Amino acid sequence: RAEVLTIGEAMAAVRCAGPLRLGGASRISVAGAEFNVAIALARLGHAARWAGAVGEDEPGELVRRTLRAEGVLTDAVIRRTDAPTGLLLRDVAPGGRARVSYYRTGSAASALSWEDIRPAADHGFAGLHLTGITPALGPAPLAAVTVAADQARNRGSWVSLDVNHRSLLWTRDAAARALRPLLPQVTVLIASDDELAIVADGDGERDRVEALLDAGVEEVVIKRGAAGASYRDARTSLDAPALAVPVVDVVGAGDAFTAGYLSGRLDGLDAHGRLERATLLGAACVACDGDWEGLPTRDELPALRLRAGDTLR
Ligand code: KDG
Repeated sequence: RAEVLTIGEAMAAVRCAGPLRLGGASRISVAGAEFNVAIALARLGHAARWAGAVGEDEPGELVRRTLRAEGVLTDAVIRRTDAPTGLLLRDVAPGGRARVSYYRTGSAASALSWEDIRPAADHGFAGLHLTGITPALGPAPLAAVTVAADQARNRGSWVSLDVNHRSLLWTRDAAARALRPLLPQVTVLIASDDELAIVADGDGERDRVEALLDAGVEEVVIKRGAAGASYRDARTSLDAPALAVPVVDVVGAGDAFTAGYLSGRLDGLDAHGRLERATLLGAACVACDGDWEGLPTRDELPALRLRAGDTLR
């Protein structure tokens, strides 16, 4: 039985050192929000299962091998012969901005159905982690996560949802239409401050948090990047600063943050402790190149509390 089951798409990710059109050096790795969370949890010693579909191709093998190497449970990973593993290209646009291009239309994960997920769900789990990316992949993945969330709550498990809006995949309106109906099943809602308006109406943050709690959400966790993070529930309101680290690559930091929060929750930490672990993991991710490569093991957690610039000897 896993502590956490997560469902999503993992893609081969090619990271170019400069503008792709100039060619040159690149590095190949794996990306995917739920994949990142599964690895972050496994590194901290939690039993995490990732359910998803890849193609029977080399990128799919890279995804499966990486998950196995990181100790994530992979028995629910489906290999399809009729569709490829998705691909993500990340290069540097003029001005130094990171640019992402997706090649995931028609990918193996875009047809992920509840039938595909059911065996993973039947293994049992304490919590189900979802993001707003999987429902954006198509009608079948949207239905799959909806059924998975319903079943999880019926079986007494908690459900977390990280809004993770990807504007290349869908509009904020389309995301709102798909994600708001999930809220009654969501125990922990995680969003960056600008994503709150996708899932809740209201004049300001306070109203939106109220609306989420009214909809049945028990814990609202707000990511504010370098400005830290906040926690709200019916009784508690907490704010935490971010850890100051040299910024190398911010992609994946939100997933690391989410995994830190969920890990703290699994360990029975209070809201303060959960936010602290969340911001530690976010900082660890930001300080290294890659979505998940810089994430700590449990043994390495205390060292992360060192201030930026300190040397570990
Ligand atoms: O959160 C990091 C993700 O953006 C990245 O790993 C790829 O899942 C991904 C996506 O859909 O953008």
